[in-house]
Amino acid sequence: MLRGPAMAMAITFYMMPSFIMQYAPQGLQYLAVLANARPEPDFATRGSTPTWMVDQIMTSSPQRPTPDRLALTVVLPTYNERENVPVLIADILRCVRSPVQVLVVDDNSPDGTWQVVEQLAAEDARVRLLRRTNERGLTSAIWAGIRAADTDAVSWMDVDLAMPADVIPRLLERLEAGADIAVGSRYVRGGSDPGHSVMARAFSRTINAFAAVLLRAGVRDYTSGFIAARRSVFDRIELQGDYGEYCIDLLARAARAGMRIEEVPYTCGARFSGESKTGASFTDYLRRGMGYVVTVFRLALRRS
Ligand SMILES: Nc1nc2c(ncn2[C@@H]2O[C@H](COP(=O)(O)OP(=O)(O)OP(=O)(O)O)[C@@H](O)[C@H]2O)c(=O)[nH]1
Ligand SMILES: [Mg+2]
Repeated sequence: MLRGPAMAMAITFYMMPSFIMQYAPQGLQYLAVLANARPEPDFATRGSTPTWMVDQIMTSSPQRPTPDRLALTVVLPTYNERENVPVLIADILRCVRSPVQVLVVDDNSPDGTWQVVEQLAAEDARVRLLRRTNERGLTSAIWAGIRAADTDAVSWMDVDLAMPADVIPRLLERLEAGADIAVGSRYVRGGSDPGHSVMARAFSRTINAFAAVLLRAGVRDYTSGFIAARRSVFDRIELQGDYGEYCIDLLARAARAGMRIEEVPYTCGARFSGESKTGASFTDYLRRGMGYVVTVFRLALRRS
């Protein structure tokens, strides 16, 4: 039976290997810091740890290479979005930490959306307005915004507040990590679409299933409309189409051109204010849906 000091020595001896394993790396790191010690450390920091030591400890841990930060233009196509547009612009400017411009492309909305934006642009240099008085259409509005952008990345989204602005930084991250196009997606794991009616969701699901089978671009949400892309993508691909079918066309042709497309899940909410430009009735969806189906067929036939 061991007693007193002998017992303490035995315990210490037994514990030593695990103690060394646990603390040796930190101890070595600390010694490395001391070896590089500057004669007069700067103690003018909050708390008691000198800044030079904090820097050394932080930089001595393995660092992931920091990707280049891409400057971004968020193109916002608007037609009668007077109530929504100031809320979305504020959300974007709050959420996006990279250098950002917001470019609203308004087709002379009768509700005066452009006047609201004009006021915001006068107050904040990051906001710009492109008011079109002799042209109308979703695809041509986005395309006009892309052409007017002078940043290395562009993105666009609906201005109905169904697409949350805090997804934009995640889309941008995918571009910074090497993707050519990042898609806000309702149909990858983690995404959902509770903001639309059962009928709207059934139409969307059907068209996307159809596109998946015929186009095989490896995309789940071909009709997303919530996209970020490197601007260089548009040196090779021009948006074409009238309404949401431009998105199917863009993603299918980008995949065929060997571009890297990644999807980021998001939850699509309901329109906040104003009226849907797609409409809400069965015939509205059928009319829009036909354009999408024709696009899928055209792309499928052109490949073969
Ligand atoms: N500049 C411009 N913007 C448009 C035009 N048509 C629609 N938009 C905008 O395009 C975006 C999409 O329109 P929405 O009304 O959300 O329609 P949707 O997304 O197809 O349908 P929902 O599923 O109901 O949201 C919105 O920001 C509209 O203001 C147009 O002719 N010109
Ligand atoms: Mg919408």
